Amino acid sequence: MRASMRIGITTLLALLGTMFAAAAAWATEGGYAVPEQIGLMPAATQHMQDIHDFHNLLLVIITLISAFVLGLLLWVMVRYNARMNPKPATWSHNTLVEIVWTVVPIVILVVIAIPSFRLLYAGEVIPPNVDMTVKAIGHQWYWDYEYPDHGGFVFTANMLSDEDAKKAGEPRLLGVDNRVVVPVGKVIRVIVTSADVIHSWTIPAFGAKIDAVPGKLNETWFKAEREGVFYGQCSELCGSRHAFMPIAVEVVSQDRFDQWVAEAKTKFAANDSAPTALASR
Ligand SMILES: [Cu+2]
Repeated sequence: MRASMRIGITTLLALLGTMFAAAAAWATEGGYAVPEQIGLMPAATQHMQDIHDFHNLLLVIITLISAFVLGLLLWVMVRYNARMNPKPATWSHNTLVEIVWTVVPIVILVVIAIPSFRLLYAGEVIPPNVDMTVKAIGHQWYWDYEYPDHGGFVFTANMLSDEDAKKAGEPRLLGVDNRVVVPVGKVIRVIVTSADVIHSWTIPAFGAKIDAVPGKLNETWFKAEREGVFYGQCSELCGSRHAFMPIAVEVVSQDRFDQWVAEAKTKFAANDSAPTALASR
């Protein structure tokens, strides 16, 4: 029993060590996955941090259960093998043990379920103090964005070609020509819909993901805690160029945001290609 416990604890420590090393390695990375990454992307919102914590809690629970089962297996193999027990016992059933192995998993599942539902609720329900709204409209195969609180200007975000991405120093298949720009520390509501088939708008570092369904308005929200550029990709199979309609959100200071809005109003003033632009005039 001692030996098996030691093995279990060693496994747990090794796993925790890997997790912390991994967290430290990507903590400074940008808002996209990097080669050889094994953990989640670093969180840029409290919501995503809560998802990280939940993920780590699950890892610990799963590791403890695995270590326990491994210990039991080793114990049974050593203590109750045929060589050690030439004459086997004949009893079967043990009511207490059977109740325990039913009740304990239920308790574990409840412990997992409570924070899980709390997280789902937090991601689903828009906080009452929304600072601004951005509308994202999925198309085959690009995104349109509308800023209804800032005059309703509309622009299209297309993926940069490999060549342009390299020139701009943008990550391949993630960089876009026009980023969504939002102020830091503000509650942003994202209204999401589609003009053709189902797409999905997501930014992993924000813990935000919501389907873009034609004829339906879905909404999600995020509150970015730090400045930077955060990337996501359409997450609903939507056709041949599904992999080539990335999402890039740039989080900036309020001053920089106001400046950008002023520029964007002029820059995108002539953009009336999207049907939603007509509605907002
Ligand atoms: Cu799509």
